[in-house]
Amino acid sequence: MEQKIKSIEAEAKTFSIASNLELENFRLKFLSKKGLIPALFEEMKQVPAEEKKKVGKVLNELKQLAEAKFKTAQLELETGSDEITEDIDLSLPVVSSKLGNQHPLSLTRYRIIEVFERLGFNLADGPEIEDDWHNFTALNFPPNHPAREMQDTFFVEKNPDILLRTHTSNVQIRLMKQQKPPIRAIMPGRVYRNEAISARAHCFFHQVEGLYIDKNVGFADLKQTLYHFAQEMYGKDIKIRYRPSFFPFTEPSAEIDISCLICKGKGCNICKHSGWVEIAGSGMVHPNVLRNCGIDPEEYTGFAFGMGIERVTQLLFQVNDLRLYSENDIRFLKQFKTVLS
Ligand code: 2NL
Repeated sequence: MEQKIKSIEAEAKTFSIASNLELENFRLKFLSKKGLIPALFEEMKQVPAEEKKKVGKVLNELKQLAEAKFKTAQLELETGSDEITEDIDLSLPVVSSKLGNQHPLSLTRYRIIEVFERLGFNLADGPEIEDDWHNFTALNFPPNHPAREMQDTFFVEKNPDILLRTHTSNVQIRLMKQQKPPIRAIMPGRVYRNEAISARAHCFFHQVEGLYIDKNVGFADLKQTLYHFAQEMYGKDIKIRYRPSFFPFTEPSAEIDISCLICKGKGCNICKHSGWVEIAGSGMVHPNVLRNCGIDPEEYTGFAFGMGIERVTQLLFQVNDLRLYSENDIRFLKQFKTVLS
């Protein structure tokens, strides 16, 4: 019996109590009703009378030791001793929860908007489902222009008058009809073209168009505005050139190239070894367009431009397949740093 008490005492002494769970385990094992110590008191009944005093003393000592150890540990855990008793390290940084990414096209759109807002341009938007007049006729497209045909435009429910807008110019038309000059606004938005999907073409993409109408607005204003934009977007060293072009809604018209960012003008695959890449179309608003919107072209002039957000993004981040923008592959999307705007 005495031997047994000694061995349980040794066990109680080495039992480590570092948490509330271990404290409870200690209580259950040694002190609770079904624990080892009450069991020993039960066994005392069988101890011969002449040994009872001696054994009882050793057993009482064990009980006191176990109770004292329990109380001390309990107090330490409650008040928090200077030792770290739990397995939780409170100094570790919090594991941050995963937030979504901003889409690269959104990042570029915000950047474009910021540049033009600083120049005093307002933001405007309008419907993606449009009628023929706002999308084509008002913009000086002749009645049988190829852009109106089935292969280029999505018509809604086979109605030749209702279509998905092919550019954001419809917003400019609405703005000019609504508001007297001066007008200075940009229109970002989604546009649709009936094209086979490939690395270079998609059936929808995103545009930012801009419009500035006032007295005495000239081609020099257009040139300097877009030069400033290119510098803000791609850095002060960027070079820009204007190539004569044609659009039904502008006269004269110019396509805008910037020096290739990849090879710095030396020639590479992106710029097809020319050193230049196309970034936007532009021109002086055609007098017919102004007249169609109730603005007198003898009194007011203006310039307009349009650029593809996908194109601007491609040149910022070297994305070479248009399909990546709409596939929502997380491996693609998470490469773009989120800036809250
Ligand atoms: C391109 C070319 C352009 C415009 C868009 C415009 C709008 C009105 C009147 C005149 Cl209401 N012009 N917009 C002008 C020139 C070019 O876009 O290649 N875009 C991706």
